Amino acid sequence: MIDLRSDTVTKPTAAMREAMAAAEVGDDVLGDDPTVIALERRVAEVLGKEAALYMPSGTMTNQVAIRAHTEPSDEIIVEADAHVYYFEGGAPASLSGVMCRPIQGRRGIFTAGDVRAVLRPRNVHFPPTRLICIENTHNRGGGSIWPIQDIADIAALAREAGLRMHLDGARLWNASAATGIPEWEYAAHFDSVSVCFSKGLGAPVGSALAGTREFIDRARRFRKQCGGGMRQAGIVAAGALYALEHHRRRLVDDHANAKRLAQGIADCPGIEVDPATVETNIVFVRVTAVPAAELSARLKAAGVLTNAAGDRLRLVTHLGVSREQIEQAIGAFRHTMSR
Ligand code: TLP
Repeated sequence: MIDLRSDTVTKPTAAMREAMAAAEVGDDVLGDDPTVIALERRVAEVLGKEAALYMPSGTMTNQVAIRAHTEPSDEIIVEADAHVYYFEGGAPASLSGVMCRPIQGRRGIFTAGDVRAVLRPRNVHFPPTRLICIENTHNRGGGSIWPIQDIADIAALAREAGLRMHLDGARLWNASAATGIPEWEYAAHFDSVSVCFSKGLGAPVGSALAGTREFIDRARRFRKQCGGGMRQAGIVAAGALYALEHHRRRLVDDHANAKRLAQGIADCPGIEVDPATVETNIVFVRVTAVPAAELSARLKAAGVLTNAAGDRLRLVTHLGVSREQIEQAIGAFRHTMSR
């Protein structure tokens, strides 16, 4: 099977498993796990932040960040298709008790002007707005990369309005690999940054939240509340550390594969895909001939796993898919659509 459902499906490589087997461990809730400590230090360094905190998932790092930045009944500004709002089970409401103010972006991207248009004066009638969340790259936007100038403009507006900034950087690695802009340069505009090791980087488990030492101390308490304090987590943290050091530069191969895939199927009848919009490792295909779920089922029968969402299929490239398999997937698409 050629698995294009997500970059979360990657399995640890032999070298990664070796690093995990050899990891020194301790009780991380007691602050004793040397591998977790090493990972957190390295993440903080790569993101140019004072401190970082390892957690089981990107959902937890995002939601702990929202909780640590806000108080119940505060308002947070999110993009309408953002993972924190669209895909995290309503957690901002249940875990933080905040109101979400969605802005409809263009491929997930909005501008300082869009933010300015929804800001209200401080007034007893309105929930206090506290936080702006940005997702880079943007998943439902098709792996789109935020122009750094838009981020800088929004950060300037946030400072002026007394708002905090959070980055869902689950795929920040992909943005940096594609643009050459280092992660710390994006991160500099944010009070907190969430990154994932279990997507394009290929580690089995985990994400990290980075920010000031004070913010991370506060986040540690909310991580514990969520049951996210892990004990000998060094075993999985070693996989993340390995991925961070060895799998960032290769992401450009996934991007080239995604582009090739989009180009290879662009002229198939019954689907619409614009290869020019493929910036990183995610390809969205609009299916016009049959329901998307039906095409997904037919592709599965032809050995290609995809993710159907509404009238679209999502195809994601990652280290478990070779160029040869991309050519095979193109063949499966062309064959299926010609029938
Ligand atoms: N995204 C998953 C699904 O949940 C949709 C995927 O297959 O792409 N931020 C972003 C931008 C994400 O895409 C994801 C996962 C997360 C956060 C959450 O990460 P996890 O799955 O570790 O909770």
